[in-house]
Amino acid sequence: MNKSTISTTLGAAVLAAGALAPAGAAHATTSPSPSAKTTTVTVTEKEFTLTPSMTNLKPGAYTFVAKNVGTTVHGLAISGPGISGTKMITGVKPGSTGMLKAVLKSGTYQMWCPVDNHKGLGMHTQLTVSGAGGGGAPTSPSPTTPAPTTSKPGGY
Ligand SMILES: [Cu+2]
Repeated sequence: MNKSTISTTLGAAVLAAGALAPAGAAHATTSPSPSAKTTTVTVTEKEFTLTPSMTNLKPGAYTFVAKNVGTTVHGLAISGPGISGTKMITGVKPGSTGMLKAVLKSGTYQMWCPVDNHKGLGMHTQLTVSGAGGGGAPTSPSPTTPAPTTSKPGGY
């Protein structure tokens, strides 16, 4: 009598574990929110240039990392669609980095160093934002979609 009770209990435990595993996996797949994705763009700064690692961007959330490889204090400023006024950071010391977060929409953004007259000396650039989510013309109407060539009927 006791033996059969134990084996029944074990069987139930195994079933429960088996039922839990797929549920846990499904939950893990859904938890990372796709809208929370942030792209990091490194902006290398020195006297007197400002060089982003990318200048053609897609709409979305960005973290611009101002990397000062020069010998004087720099900063980073951005203005454009969806940004009220100017977003900026200052006081990025030589050898250090500063972070500037911005959500970009389709359009053209100006980026520059807001310290002293660094912008006038050449520390400025332009970012182009286009693509999915923008409302502009689609960039990839896939040329590979047309019917397959006649070489392999029924080929995959
Ligand atoms: Cu500067």
